[in-house]
Amino acid sequence: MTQPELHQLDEQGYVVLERFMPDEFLQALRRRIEELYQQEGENAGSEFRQEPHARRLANLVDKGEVFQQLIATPRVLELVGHVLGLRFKLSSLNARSADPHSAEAQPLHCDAGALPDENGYCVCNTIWLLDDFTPENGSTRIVPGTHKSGRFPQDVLGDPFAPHGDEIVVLAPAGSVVVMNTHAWHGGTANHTDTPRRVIHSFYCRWDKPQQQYQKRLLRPETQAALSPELRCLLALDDPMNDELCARTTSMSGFMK
Ligand SMILES: O=C(O)CCC(=O)C(=O)O
Repeated sequence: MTQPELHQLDEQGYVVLERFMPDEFLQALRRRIEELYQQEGENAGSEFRQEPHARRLANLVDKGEVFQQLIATPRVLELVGHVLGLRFKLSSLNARSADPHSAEAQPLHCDAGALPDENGYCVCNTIWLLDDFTPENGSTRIVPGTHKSGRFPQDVLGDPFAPHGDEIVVLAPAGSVVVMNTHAWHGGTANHTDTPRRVIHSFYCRWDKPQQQYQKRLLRPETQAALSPELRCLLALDDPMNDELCARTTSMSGFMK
């Protein structure tokens, strides 16, 4: 981690690791994601949620070793740990592909309907770009600094769907990774091009918060049996407190508050 990266993450709420993924890894992710969209068809994303104007996939840890490698990438985990502190876990691993000519942007939101609490920040997302992010193709917008506001956009803004005067749209080539403190207000924008804009969201939360997708219930026994101790730990598979938290949370799919 460099000082400028940490400063950017602290102050603006996000940092872009440009051209972070080796080309072979990027190609492997693209191949597997497209296979899964084909295989899952209309059910794609149903373990978590489906979204008009975007294709989604959920529970990706169960669907390929390449994804298990992704969630445990050391440099990215270091930045996530900078936001969340020493103890955190994977909350969910999903893909999202903004449809071509999808005129509708997402509203500005904070992930998992979460505000920072007395222990600090509790959510951090990482966006793995499978396609270039351009001004036209549905890149993610973010309002820098709003992770410090302690407010939800829907409580402050007249229209969270509308462009925000202070927002920036992340522009970066395929293969980049955005690490984002997702208490910061953000959302996908409209894709005005002829091709989908694909990403993977590897989403982490602080250890004392419930996972957005309860990995212990979602992962097949054979997947769980093959995981390394490090991955079991990152997925909180052996943590009784996680079981209790997840059992208590009936809906773990909080998109907005
Ligand atoms: O895919 C994106 O650009 C952002 C998506 C997002 O923020 C979400 O689905 O919660």
